[in-house]
This record gives sequence, C-alpha cells and structure tokens, in this order.
Amino acid sequence: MYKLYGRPSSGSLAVQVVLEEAGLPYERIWVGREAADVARFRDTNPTGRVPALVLPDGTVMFESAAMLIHLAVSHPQSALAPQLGSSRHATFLQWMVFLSANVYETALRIYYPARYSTRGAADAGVIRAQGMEDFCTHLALIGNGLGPYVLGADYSIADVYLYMLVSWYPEEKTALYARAPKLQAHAKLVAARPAVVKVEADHAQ
Ligand SMILES: N[C@@H](CCC(=O)N[C@@H](CS)C(=O)NCC(=O)O)C(=O)O
Repeated sequence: MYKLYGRPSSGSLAVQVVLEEAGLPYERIWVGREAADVARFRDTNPTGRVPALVLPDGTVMFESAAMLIHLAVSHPQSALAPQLGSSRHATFLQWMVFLSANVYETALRIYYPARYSTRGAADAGVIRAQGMEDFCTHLALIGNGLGPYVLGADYSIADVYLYMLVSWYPEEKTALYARAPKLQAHAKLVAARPAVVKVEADHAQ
C-alpha cells in the first residue's frame, strides 16, 4: 500500500492520478496548513512540502517528478512512460525535468513571491509579474510541440504533470491559450480521463 501526503489541488494531484491510472492501492492523507500540522509533517518529509509519497516498503520520497517517474518505471505494464533506456524515454525525462525545474518552480514564484527576495513582500509584485511571464513562456515552449500529447500520439505521465501545472495558472486562461493554443485541447483530453475525473472530484470535496 502506498501512502500519499498532499493538499487539495496541490502537487499531490498528479501523483494521485498516476496511482489511479496504474491501479495501485494507496491511502491519501491531507496535510493541514497550520504551523503545528506542518511541523508534524516534517517528521515524514523534512522539506515540509507536499507531496510526499511513502512506498510499500516504507521508503519516503519527496519531489513530485521523482515520484511520477518512479511509479511509471516500477509499473511498466501501465504504459505510463516509454521503455526505460529508449530514446523516447530520454525525451520523456527531458520534459519531466523541464516541467519540474522550470514550470513548477515558476508557479511557486507566482504563489509565494515574498519568499524570493530578502525584502519579502516589498518585492512580491514584481517577482509575481516576472513569474507569470516566465510561466507562460515555459508553457508555450512545451505547449506548442504537443501532438496532441507531450510525446506525440502516446499519453504519458508527462501529460498529467503538464495538465496539473496549467491548471494552476491563476487567471483566466485566454492569454495563455493565445500563446499556446494546443494547451487548451490538451487540457480537455486529459480532463476526460477517468482517473483525472475521480481524483479531481476527491480534491474538490
Ligand atoms: N519541488 C517540489 C515542490 C513542492 C511544493 O513546493 N509544494 C507546494 C504545494 S504545490 C507546497 O508544499 N507549498 C507549501 C509551502 O511551500 O509552504 C515538488 O515538486 O514536489
């Protein structure tokens, strides 16, 4: 049994979708936002951030992209990533790291801008504005190559990750879709997957 620590509509959503897609048994645990909840959670995940995934043997993982890749590679029968070692797997890894290192990171600058300056809230406005610009630039780079999925015709967990990150765009998405029109059709395709419907309903409760 896997244990997934998360919060509604946070980075745990993609991991939960992949657990569902692969048909793996798991327990979903919400982490509270109060200081005491986070302090307790640090006993499990020293970063204090969600998601955290506890593997069936008790190993604790943090970093969402690492969890997604681990789940796909450990359950190849689910066909959620190309064959390990193939050139398509190399391309898959490239996009997973791109999404984690650039898109997810930029989302954090949008949602926690005061953390990114020694002047704290004084610089939050400009940091957030640059974060929005960078978020769109990164998403346009991956979005304009969709066909319809990140890896062309084949759905993979990179699509779940991309879908979740696009959903965090904090404003009406017209401006984003104008820069990367294929992202809109991609979001429709991924949103219709039964695993995504189920997990989004869980997170909406
Ligand atoms: N690089 C980490 C980022 C995790 C992260 O920042 N999670 C956010 C939620 S999506 C969080 O826990 N925010 C609360 C905080 O930073 O205090 C990952 O991919 O798992």
